[in-house]
Amino acid sequence: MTLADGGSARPRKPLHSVRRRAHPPGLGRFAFRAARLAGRGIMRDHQRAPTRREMLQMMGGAIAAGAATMTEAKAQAPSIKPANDDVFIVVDVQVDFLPGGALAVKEGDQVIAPINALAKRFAHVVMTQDWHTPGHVSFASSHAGKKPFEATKLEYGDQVLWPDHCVQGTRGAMIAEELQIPHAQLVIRKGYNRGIDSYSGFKEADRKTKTGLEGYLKERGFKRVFVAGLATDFCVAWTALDAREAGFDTFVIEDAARGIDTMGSLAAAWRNMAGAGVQRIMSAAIA
Ligand code: VGL
Ligand code: ZN
Repeated sequence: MTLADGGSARPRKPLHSVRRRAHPPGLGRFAFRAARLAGRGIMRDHQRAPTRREMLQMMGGAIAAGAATMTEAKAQAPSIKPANDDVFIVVDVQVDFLPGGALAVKEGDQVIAPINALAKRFAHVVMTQDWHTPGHVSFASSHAGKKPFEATKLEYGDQVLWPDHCVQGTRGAMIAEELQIPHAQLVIRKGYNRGIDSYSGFKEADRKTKTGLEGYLKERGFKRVFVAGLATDFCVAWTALDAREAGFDTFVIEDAARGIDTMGSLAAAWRNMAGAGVQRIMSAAIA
């Protein structure tokens, strides 16, 4: 079991209700990340019992539909009508994050159908693309004695180390060809500085270096940002948090995203996003 799932007891509280943690929700993202990384044994998907969320997913559509009423995702009826000052950001739907990829996200392929459907509703879509150099600092293979999913300290702070993934120009870095968004207007690449990771589409992990996305979106006059893709607890969450910080009304579309969920990262990400005022919705909320 992970930090996040609380065991197999049936949920009595709302499924995604905020649970008491060692670190209060007001903690900054650096502190949260440090706390999350501090000295924890890292568990991989195959080493743990399913989370409550995964249990529900396994129980199938009917039960999952019932469970939807238990989540914090609010709108059940379509209530959001995308307008000209709304933009949909599709995060890192790339071959390496899909089943069979170098850093496969469980059920990662299941975001494709909802994202394709959502993209049709938005006049304006941008995508992000994880785009690392060979030998990138976020790769475990770049650190002697380190294994993927372990953490290390870098100049800019704590860094989870990953399998080599999304290397520039490789097939794994390609945006999934099943994604059908011909009208996407921009693909913003990130993580291309060898010594700095970037989960966020806006700001790199040193929290200083900018990608240019904020300037682009503001110059285009967008007011609301809708985020989906992979992975919920890393690039989706950080992109949404930075969108919020940049002053956009920000929504994450839960059923059009999937998480990696290492060391309780998925629950922590949702908690952090809620604390920052990021709104959590289901794609059914979008008309
Ligand atoms: C991501 C880990 C490393 C993501 C990218 O897209 O969420 N996660 N690089
Ligand atoms: Zn990456």
